[in-house]
Amino acid sequence: MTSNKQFYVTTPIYYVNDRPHIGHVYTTTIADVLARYHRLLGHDVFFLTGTDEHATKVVDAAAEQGVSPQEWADTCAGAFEDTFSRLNMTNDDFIRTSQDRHKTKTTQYVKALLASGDVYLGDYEGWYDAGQEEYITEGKAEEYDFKSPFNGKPLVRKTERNYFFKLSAYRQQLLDFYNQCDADGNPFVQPQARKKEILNRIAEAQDVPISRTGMGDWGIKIPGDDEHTIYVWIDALFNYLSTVDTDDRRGYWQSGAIHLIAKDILWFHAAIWPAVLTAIQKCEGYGWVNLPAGVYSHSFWISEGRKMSKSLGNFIDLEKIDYYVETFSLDALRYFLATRGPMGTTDSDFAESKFAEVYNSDLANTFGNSCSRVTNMIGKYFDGQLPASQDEGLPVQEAVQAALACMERLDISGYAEAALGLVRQVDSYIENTAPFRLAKDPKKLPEVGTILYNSAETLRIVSVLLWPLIPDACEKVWERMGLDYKAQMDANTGQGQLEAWVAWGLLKANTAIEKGDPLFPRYQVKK
Ligand code: ME8
Repeated sequence: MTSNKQFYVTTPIYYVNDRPHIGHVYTTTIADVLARYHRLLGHDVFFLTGTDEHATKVVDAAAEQGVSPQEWADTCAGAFEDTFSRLNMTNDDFIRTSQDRHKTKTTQYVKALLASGDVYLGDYEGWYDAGQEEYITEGKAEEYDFKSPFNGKPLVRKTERNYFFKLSAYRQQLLDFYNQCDADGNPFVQPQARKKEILNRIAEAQDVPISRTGMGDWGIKIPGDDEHTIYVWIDALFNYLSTVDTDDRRGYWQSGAIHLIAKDILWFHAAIWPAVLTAIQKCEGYGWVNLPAGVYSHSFWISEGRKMSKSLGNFIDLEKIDYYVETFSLDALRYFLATRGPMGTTDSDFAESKFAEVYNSDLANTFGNSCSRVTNMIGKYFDGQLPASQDEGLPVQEAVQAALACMERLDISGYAEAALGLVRQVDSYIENTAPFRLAKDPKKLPEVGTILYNSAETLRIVSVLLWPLIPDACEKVWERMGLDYKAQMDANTGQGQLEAWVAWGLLKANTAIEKGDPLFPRYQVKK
């Protein structure tokens, strides 16, 4: 056990009815950036992703393939695990809802809720969106003209004998909870623009069905009733708790989970989940269960200007993802996703021309170029030995603090922009002081040394800041500057010392600085 601050970040668990695509890779990349950032800060991080396997669409997909749901789930979950590992995601675990560890815990949670009366047996009739596996309120159904807002298919009128969760009993507690989070300055849902809709819906929330029949052996049974299976959404939400509900992991839960999701599944995370947790908390043995620290619901990637769809042929699937990694590098993909992604309330367009432009402007022409320029001059004028600085250095701390403040509010683009601002500061410092001109006069070499030391030192600080986004390139910079940050992190369960490492003056004069190949070779846009 460590006494360091704990940090728990999750992605949605993905349905195994399909292969991973850019949307799944996006949310997992954002989570990875956050996880790496917090480890760099020295926090004890738990980063969770996984797969959601008990949906009826998984049963259907399996039937289509002529295999059992478990076989189908194994294949697809394998594809997700494999993809995330190839993309160097640093998740600490990968939960599959068909695993016994999840099923056992989830059964216990539902049992506790049955005992407390928060889950009860009743009848339900309503409009059902089969694609989303979700009931829609009368008002919403009317608003959507009785068609699914997601796939346009007609909503189905359905009556079911079901187990219900007493959501209506938690309206006031949820609203109070939202107010308390706001008062504490930690809004529960981000971006805030989505909050109002959720609050309106909470104010009218009815009890929700949490079971279904006809799933056969696939899924988790309602304890004591073999006919009913726990509804896939309740089953899925519990993954966040079940995975860390062990003696050595409960601290992560208690540190306040950060759930990263997209806007399509906000209701479940922003209302049902905290209500279920509030109910669980009162049950015997679950007094330790607190509510998550926050839910961040981003928007969608569209592709080449249109909604991604297989029929339009603009789907960013695994083959396309591999193409970007091979053509531009994994760092480039991470950087583009993390800085140009739909973190706010508008969708982002994944277009190759934009990708190439961002790659060239931010990575090749800014960070990469500045590193080459400075190390080249150190090679040329100082034989690759880092000169000493004769002054106090550059004022970088303001930008560093601005970057850190951005990341605290999950503004990853702002964070990257603050770091790149430092690179631009180095570029204009070099333009203004013109060391390449001064170097012609041997008497001015100490001055040139000062400029190059200050520039290299700033780039070192930038490489620490950018590591969560572009780890491969930053680790190369560290190697070339003789820095053992990676080794220090590896030796210390992944934890770094961000705040110490961004202090000015850590590079030692006379260190050998290796030039190396360009970090990000410029990309020639094809005509
Ligand atoms: O909803 N742009 O799983 P899912 C950005 N199993 N992100 C996207 C995206 C896009 N175009 N498409 C998908 C489920 N995503 C449930 C979740 S959680 C307890 C259960 C990402 O496979 C985004 O994170 O449909 C979205 O929330 C998630 O994939 C949905 O994945």
